[in-house]
Amino acid sequence: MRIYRTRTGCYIEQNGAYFLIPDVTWDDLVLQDDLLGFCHSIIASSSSSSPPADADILPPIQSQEVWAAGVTYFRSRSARIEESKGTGGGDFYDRVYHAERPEIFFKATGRRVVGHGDKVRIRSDAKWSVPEPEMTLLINPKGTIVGYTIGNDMSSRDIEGENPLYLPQAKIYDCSCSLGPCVLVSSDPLPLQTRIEIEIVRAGQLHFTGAVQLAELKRDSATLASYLFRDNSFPMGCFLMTGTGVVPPDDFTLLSGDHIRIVIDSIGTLVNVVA
Ligand code: DO4
Ligand code: MG
Repeated sequence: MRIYRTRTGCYIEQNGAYFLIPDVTWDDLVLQDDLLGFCHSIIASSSSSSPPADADILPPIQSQEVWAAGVTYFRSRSARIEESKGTGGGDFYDRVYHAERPEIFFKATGRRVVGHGDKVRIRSDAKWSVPEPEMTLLINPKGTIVGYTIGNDMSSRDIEGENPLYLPQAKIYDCSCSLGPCVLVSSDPLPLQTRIEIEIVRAGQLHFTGAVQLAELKRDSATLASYLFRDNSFPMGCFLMTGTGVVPPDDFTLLSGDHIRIVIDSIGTLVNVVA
């Protein structure tokens, strides 16, 4: 079952039928003690409604913070080593890939997040920008993973490669994070065969395509979530992006007008255009 935040309210979708949840904000939903049970009780007690219009879909976030894990796939480790090789990046990325403690960084507040159909941005002072398609966890205030969405961790590789201390500037800026189109509510981890696929279309032509399976994610979601919650509280819940396993070739940079399409089958499709 999936939940949507829209201009006309919050909806549950199950097997193609949509149910409007009366008088509930997105924060109310995330704060439910038993989100899955709550959704089942709404479906049992209401009749279906017409689906929300695509144009009304909002990013599935209100007061939650967005955090992100990095270097969780071998492909990401290799890309970071490559982008920082001329600037003394050393073996930091290889070390964090193999270390017990993951790399976790702050990514966005709701204000910086865009949703399905919205524009993402590349930094005006960056020359090498990429999307990062990432399976993203919705975690409730108790630290329990209650759902899954699609995330795009927009990143400036030249800024990050120049010095690892520039990571927050490479990662956090207006419209640097896209989430959506919905949250798949589930108490079970996503199957390891789940594929994350990305397509970048430029001037109507397919320019880049890539895919990765969750089986290649080096750390499991529960471990990543438990590190995030160590000595850190999230009274409104939070999102945790789990890292990218797809990195376009080094001569690729995003351009204004590029269409970015990310698919995770059980969740849906997240489409954004570069402003
Ligand atoms: O260490 C830099 C960030 C890496 C990242 O965002 C990723 O692997 O997805
Ligand atoms: Mg990332």
